[in-house]
Amino acid sequence: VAMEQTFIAVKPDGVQRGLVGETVRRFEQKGFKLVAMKMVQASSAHLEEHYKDLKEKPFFSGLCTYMASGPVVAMVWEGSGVVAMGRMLLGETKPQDSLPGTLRGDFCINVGRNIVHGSDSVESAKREIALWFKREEIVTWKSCTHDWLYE
Ligand code: YYY
Ligand code: MG
Repeated sequence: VAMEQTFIAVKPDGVQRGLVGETVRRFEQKGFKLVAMKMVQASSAHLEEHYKDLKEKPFFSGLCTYMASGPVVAMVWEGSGVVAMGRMLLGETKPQDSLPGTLRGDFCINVGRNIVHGSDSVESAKREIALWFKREEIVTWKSCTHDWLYE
């Protein structure tokens, strides 16, 4: 099976609201493998780089201020199709468009406080993982569930 990795982060509101465990639980129970995780107080410069594709948007500066307003929990999850399925676990960008059963559908209301981040493509996942993690922070390991998740 072709494996992918995605960058997932619990945003400052998700951390403050006690949603780290819930986020981890949903990715774990789906069958994805956690290969890196750390708590980070990100700098504005780091967040501006993370969101650089959005720098012309009217919400860019507020987004970076919000993301720097407290620690985030940054993670790398691995699995077949994890980039697209990770986005499904998160829900839509706007919580009002997110179905119950998704993290954003279940736990938030406002687009500017949407609790979690997830890479939107394999390419952006590679860029974001390299931005947030050093190579040695990504752990290679075999999960005992692997052979029961994949044929
Ligand atoms: O990838 P995703 O987080 O779902 O949405 P993006 O379009 O990449 O925007 C990043 C981030 O910006 C979003 O999670 C909330 C915020 N944002 C906003 O505050 N207002 C918007 N109209 C759109 C996005
Ligand atoms: Mg995005």
